[in-house]
Amino acid sequence: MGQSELRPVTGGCHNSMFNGLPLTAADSIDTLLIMGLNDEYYRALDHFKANLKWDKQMDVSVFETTIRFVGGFLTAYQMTGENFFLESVTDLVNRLLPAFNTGSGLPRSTVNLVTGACSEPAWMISSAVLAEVGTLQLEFATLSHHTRNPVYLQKVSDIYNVLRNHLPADYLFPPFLNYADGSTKPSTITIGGLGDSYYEYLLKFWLLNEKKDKDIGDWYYKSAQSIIDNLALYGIPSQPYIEVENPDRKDYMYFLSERDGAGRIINRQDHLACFAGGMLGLGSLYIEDENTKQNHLRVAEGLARFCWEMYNKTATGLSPEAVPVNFNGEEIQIVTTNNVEWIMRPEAVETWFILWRITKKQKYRDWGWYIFEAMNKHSRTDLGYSGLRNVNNVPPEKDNVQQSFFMAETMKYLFLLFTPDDVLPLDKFVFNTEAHPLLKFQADAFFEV
Ligand code: DMJ
Repeated sequence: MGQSELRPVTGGCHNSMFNGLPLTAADSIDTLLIMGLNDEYYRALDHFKANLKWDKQMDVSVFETTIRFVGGFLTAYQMTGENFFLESVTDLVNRLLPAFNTGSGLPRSTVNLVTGACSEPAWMISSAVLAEVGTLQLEFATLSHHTRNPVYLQKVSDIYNVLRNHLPADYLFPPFLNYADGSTKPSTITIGGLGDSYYEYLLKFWLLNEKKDKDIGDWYYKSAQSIIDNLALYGIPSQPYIEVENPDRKDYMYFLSERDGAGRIINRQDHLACFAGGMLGLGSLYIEDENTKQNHLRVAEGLARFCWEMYNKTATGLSPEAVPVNFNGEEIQIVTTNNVEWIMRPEAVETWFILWRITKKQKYRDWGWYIFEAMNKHSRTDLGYSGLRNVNNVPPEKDNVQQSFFMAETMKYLFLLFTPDDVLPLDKFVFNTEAHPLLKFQADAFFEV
């Protein structure tokens, strides 16, 4: 319970990121509540109360700590009213605050929970990463809301102020930013890893505060339109998907290409970018102009279709991390893959869940069920579920790690795909990027345990 992640094949613990902190228990705490697993919830709560202390000599990622621990505890607090969660998470976030002392206000990547000393991994080349600094806003704003302490909200609003000063003309940020002033260097523009949840949080931050901050809403819609105009590529699947209810429906899809530093198109897509179907679908609900609304929803559905293809095309029925795409301007074909591991990611099923809620098209449930069965067949062990080293091998070799986001996100979104719409209704909650639902500020908590 007090360890980071499960080793589902051999037993024991995988402690790569948060050595000695109960990552999986914290990240799945609201999944337990949503699924009605109240005994397990109380076991986790008792464990936290007896053992969880944040004064550990440990360097932690500000981003990962926020989306997983802070997000999980804030949701648990909203669902149960249990004061422990709010007190604990306030202590934790206070320990992250030294990371923001950079002059510009863009936080450093890593902070020591006791000393406040900051650093970043070598691969970040002493820069801030767009998705890291742009994915703290929901959690920090919610903490300010509950503690009535504006300091957390101020920190993340300052980040938006820095980014706003450097907004590219096409609203598509390169992923690396200078800590000192937020200026950018030309590099690959992607909606996958390093970029992804920055775009997601523009929309959700606006929604969290009941659409009161018009600037942020405009910022999101201009960014989303630019993604559609500049990165989304439209084509016909090499093999059509026949819907049972609508066998004549014309099948199409979109994928999100990348742009290198010289502006050249790269025809590939990360699984991480599959979240964008849900984002565009959710965003489409609030667009007044009917043509624009339909356009955003159409791209969202095309992306969902592409992500289904990423699963459908492999021997195990589970998606690789990223796919190169053969695209002749008409037909989109996923041929072979380089990044063949499956690490239990949630983004495709997240998109199918949101689009199911919006469109009620049965195919989204069918796709979710298909991958649930594939997981049970190829990834399940006596102890849990495991990532796979190569999705094209049957039987696949297991990597012996159960990622904490598997319980926090993948299983939660699969579950919600099959619940009635009034379980976590989309008009009352926004999901943080780790699938922890946060109440919009005007909404009322309603869970009981
Ligand atoms: C999760 O931690 C979050 O969804 C994050 O936004 C991206 N990476 C993983 C899941 O793939």
